[in-house]
Amino acid sequence: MRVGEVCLRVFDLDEARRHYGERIGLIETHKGDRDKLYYKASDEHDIYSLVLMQSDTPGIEYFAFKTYADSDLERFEKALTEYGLTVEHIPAGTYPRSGRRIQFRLPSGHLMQIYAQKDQIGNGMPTHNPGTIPDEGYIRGMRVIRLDHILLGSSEIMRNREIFTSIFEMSISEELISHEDETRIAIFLTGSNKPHDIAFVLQPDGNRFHHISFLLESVNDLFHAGDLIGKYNIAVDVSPNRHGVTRGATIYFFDPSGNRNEVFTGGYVHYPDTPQLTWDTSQIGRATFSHDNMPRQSFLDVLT
Ligand code: M3P
Ligand code: FE
Repeated sequence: MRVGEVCLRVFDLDEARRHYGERIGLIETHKGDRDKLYYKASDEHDIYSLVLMQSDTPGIEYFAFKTYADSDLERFEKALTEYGLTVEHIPAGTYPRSGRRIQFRLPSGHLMQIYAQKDQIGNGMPTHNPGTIPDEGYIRGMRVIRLDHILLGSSEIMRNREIFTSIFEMSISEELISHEDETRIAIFLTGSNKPHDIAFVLQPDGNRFHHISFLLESVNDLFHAGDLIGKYNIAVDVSPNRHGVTRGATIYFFDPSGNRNEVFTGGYVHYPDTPQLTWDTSQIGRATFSHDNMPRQSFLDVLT
């Protein structure tokens, strides 16, 4: 259904709370673990979508896709096992207010989970005659609507491509290939009408984290996020620009532990019959940042 949960490692939980809670404005929805913070964005119903855990190394601990039905888990387990991956069972309740999960390590080195159930606490509005905006203060900071997508790095992205298309039945929306030998440099995958839910970028090492992206409503909100980033001296990677890939308007910045964050808005609707788009590296500036068509080495090299 979607990337429903991402767990990032951070050095310091108080700094992380200031960044993700106060500055970005995510809502802390579950308390109880001493070494973890749980957040959701304003228009998400599930109790949490971002988990931050205290650690000595930044990066991604695991990510989890939500699927429609509990019976999907058996189907995926069978297919993943046949593919050659080892699938573990995580009992219901291991993760707070969540149903059972399956967990496996992808060929890229990333730890992935799938679950079908997590408690819903709503988006601050009732489901009957909901109105259009929640109470004052519910939408704050950078005014994030939802967790949208993640981009992960690895030396092994082609077998992930095969698993996500053949087993999870997701579509490739776009690919960036080498103009010299057509090696896949980046692969964008969608299981919905978003331009991507997850993407993989070719990197020398496995199990790397490139960015987590939060959806905003408008370019006005993107500019407002940029104002907050400047006001609070948040480290910027790329200030407002537009991706060629996905056509989203974007700002990249870093959390206090060096994990890259993105706020973005716009992009196209991906229908099941939308043709796959291909970019090649002769246009890498335009593919990544289409306002100045300028390739940025830091964007390709800096991962946690
Ligand atoms: C995005 C996006 C690359 C492009 C990344 C694009 C790695 O992050 O949100 O569209 O070429
Ligand atoms: Fe992105």
